[in-house]
Amino acid sequence: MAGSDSTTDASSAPDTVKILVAGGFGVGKTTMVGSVSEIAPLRTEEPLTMAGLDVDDLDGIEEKRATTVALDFGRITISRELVLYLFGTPGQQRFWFMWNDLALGALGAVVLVDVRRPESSFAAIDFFERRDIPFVVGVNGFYGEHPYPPEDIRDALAVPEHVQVLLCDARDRESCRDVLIALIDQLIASAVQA
Ligand SMILES: Nc1nc2c(ncn2[C@@H]2O[C@H](COP(=O)(O)OP(=O)(O)O)[C@@H](O)[C@H]2O)c(=O)[nH]1
Ligand SMILES: [Mg+2]
Repeated sequence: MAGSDSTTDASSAPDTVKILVAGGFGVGKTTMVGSVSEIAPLRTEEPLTMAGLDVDDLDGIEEKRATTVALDFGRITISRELVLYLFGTPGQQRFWFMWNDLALGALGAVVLVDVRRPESSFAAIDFFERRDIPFVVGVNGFYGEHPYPPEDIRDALAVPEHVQVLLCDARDRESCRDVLIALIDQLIASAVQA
């Protein structure tokens, strides 16, 4: 077969799974992908601030100077059998046209929520629900604090019972890894049920 070679043992190659990290503007998506990724995360933030200065209209983007124009990309090895490729989605409304393409082939998603303004992630939750893409909700505490229990956030976001709501810290590798593992567990459980 073209492209194959004798040193590649297909049976030992890990499965690779595409996972999206979504949520509103500034909830911590880029931070999360950066925290867990084993490879230097590919980011598209600089082009907007540097080369894009002339062409990009920065009006309407409040406070944040750097923003994710297209996506964040990272990789995390969960086990010898499983490698996740993470795609952080752009949170701003004007980049939403990319979401359908980004979602192609994705097995699941993490919807990150900023605990101080959960409504900014409503649209992301709605997006995955409409398309039947399994997701978990990661509640980013921001100041390392979690003032509300997960059930309160579930109620506030009207997230159904079968979707896990997990408290996390986007800056912390272990914490983000736990959220991803919860998502994988949820995917496996629903695959077994089907
Ligand atoms: N204190 C704190 N800051 C955070 C946390 N997560 C993200 N940030 C900061 O909040 C800003 C927005 O985060 P970013 O990951 O770019 O959000 P994105 O728009 O969802 O990709 C950045 O300045 C981050 O450094 C967090 O958990 N705690
Ligand atoms: Mg970002």
